[in-house]
Amino acid sequence: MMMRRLCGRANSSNVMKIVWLLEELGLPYERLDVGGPFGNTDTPEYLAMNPNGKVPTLEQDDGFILWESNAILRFLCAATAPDSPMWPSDLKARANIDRWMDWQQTTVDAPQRVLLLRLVRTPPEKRDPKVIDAAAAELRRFCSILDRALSRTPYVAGNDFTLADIALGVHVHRWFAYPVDRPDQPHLRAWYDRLLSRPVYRHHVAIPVA
Ligand SMILES: N[C@@H](CCC(=O)N[C@@H](CS)C(=O)NCC(=O)O)C(=O)O
Repeated sequence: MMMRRLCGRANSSNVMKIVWLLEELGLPYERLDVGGPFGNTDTPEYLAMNPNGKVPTLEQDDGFILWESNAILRFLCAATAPDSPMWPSDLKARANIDRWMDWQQTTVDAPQRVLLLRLVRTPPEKRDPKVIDAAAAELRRFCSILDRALSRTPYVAGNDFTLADIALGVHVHRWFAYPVDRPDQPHLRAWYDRLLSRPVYRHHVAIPVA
């Protein structure tokens, strides 16, 4: 029988989210290197699974296929760990988690991508300081929103580790790795340290940013 398969290179933040959850839940899977230098996102077979030609794509052992990393997180949690506090059935608790996950996709992702592509992956002589400074300023503001939330509770959406920590936790490692000015945000830092105490995070997410 086919094993649950995750398509996507290991250094993609959106792929990391899925690996992180699969490992936390102890679910069996195989991961295929797709995207970035590995390519193969523009083949007819891949586009039939994921018309965006992006990673990650999840293929379940029953043939069910899903793209969009946060949708994959929710599906895996609901399908395999419905009682988990990571995405609880209580509607308000769930909506609170969903809100932070949507914020990650719609708001935090864009400036963090600018820093990755225009700072980390661009040689110094080709960097545009205006673009980099604007993205860093946006991220500083988003980090201060997180820092305030984390001054009240140990995890993003409350007292429990949830999917909101996974969606945003892949970014906080990069934030502390980028060569940009960072204000003192002790609650954000303490949360990052809390994530670093999880072996799965250290092994799969807190890897060199390149
Ligand atoms: N919103 C999508 C974004 C997917 C996305 O943009 N993935 C990036 C990697 S993080 C990608 O596929 N880049 C092209 C590539 O790796 O070839 C999701 O969360 O799954």
